[in-house]
Amino acid sequence: MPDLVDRILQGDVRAASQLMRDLDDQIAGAVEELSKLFPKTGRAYVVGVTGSPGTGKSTLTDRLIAHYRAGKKSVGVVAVDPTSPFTGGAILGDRIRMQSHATDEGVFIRSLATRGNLGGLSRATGDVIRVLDAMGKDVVIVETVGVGQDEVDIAHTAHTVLVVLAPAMGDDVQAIKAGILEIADVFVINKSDREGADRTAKDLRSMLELRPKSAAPAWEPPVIKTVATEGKGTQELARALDQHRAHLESHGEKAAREQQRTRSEFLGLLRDRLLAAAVARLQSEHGSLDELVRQIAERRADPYRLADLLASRLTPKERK
Ligand SMILES: Nc1nc2c(ncn2[C@@H]2O[C@H](COP(=O)(O)OP(=O)(O)OP(=O)(O)O)[C@@H](O)[C@H]2O)c(=O)[nH]1
Ligand SMILES: [Mg+2]
Repeated sequence: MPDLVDRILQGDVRAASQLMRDLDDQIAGAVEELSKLFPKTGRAYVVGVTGSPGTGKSTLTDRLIAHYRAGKKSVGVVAVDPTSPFTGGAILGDRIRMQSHATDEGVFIRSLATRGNLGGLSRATGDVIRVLDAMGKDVVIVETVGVGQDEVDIAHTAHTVLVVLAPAMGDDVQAIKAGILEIADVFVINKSDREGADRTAKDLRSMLELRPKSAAPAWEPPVIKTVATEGKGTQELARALDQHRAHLESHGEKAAREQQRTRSEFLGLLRDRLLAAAVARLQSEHGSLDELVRQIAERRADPYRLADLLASRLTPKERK
């Protein structure tokens, strides 16, 4: 039987699932498999889909899957901390479509519940994206609920960030958080079958106008209205994604993003590994971490000196 890496490179779903599981469980050797895959990655186009809970991210993602599949593109999906889960490419309750994607070899869906794990959201997500990329998926869609740090992480992970909003109730333009304006490449006002969609779109556009303009050639995030449950607006959305991708490629921004993304991933990896090694070292020298923390809290140990001491072992020696 060919080895795991070869099978993944050939797009083998079971091999890919196994590696993802092994990575999750931190099985010895799993990371080595990932590093063997690494040189073969970097081809997939990664789209981040974020927005408040229940705005329709999964339903929209499902529409995008169908769109890309119709164009014979293979698709990977990572749903991070889903509250309304995917089941084989569609939303629970949408049985006919669910079955159609579930048996589609060109679609691979993986849910991740990573909140609270050491190492956090970004690395686990990055690992899964990498495996999907190595499998040859043309497009990888990453769905995250837009809260806190995840928003920033997604901006560092995806080539194109899609922010999904639903029509605002009442007069709360503030519902559009400032941070989201910075990370969005494309806006969707989903649930446009509901009242207030035009106003939300208008409010959003005027907020975008007020933004300080960056240096040319700047990308102006389009605002697209959709009704994901009916598939309305999917074509426009897909076109906007294509345009953003083309924009990235034609202005050298793709390389810049890749650099930024690689940087943040690499630093994250270093942080994880170094922290784990440092904690192991501390424990071997001082007993349990909890005990050490207690000593620090009681002012019996010096956190600065301990941290500096550990770090000094890594500091390059000064050349004479
Ligand atoms: N009226 C209307 N309902 C929609 C639309 N799109 C999605 N919904 C419904 O809104 C609910 C939430 O949709 P999801 O796609 O699960 O939303 P989500 O953003 O993925 O939700 P979380 O992952 O839980 O944050 C479901 O009941 C959908 O059927 C739409 O365009 N119009
Ligand atoms: Mg969802």
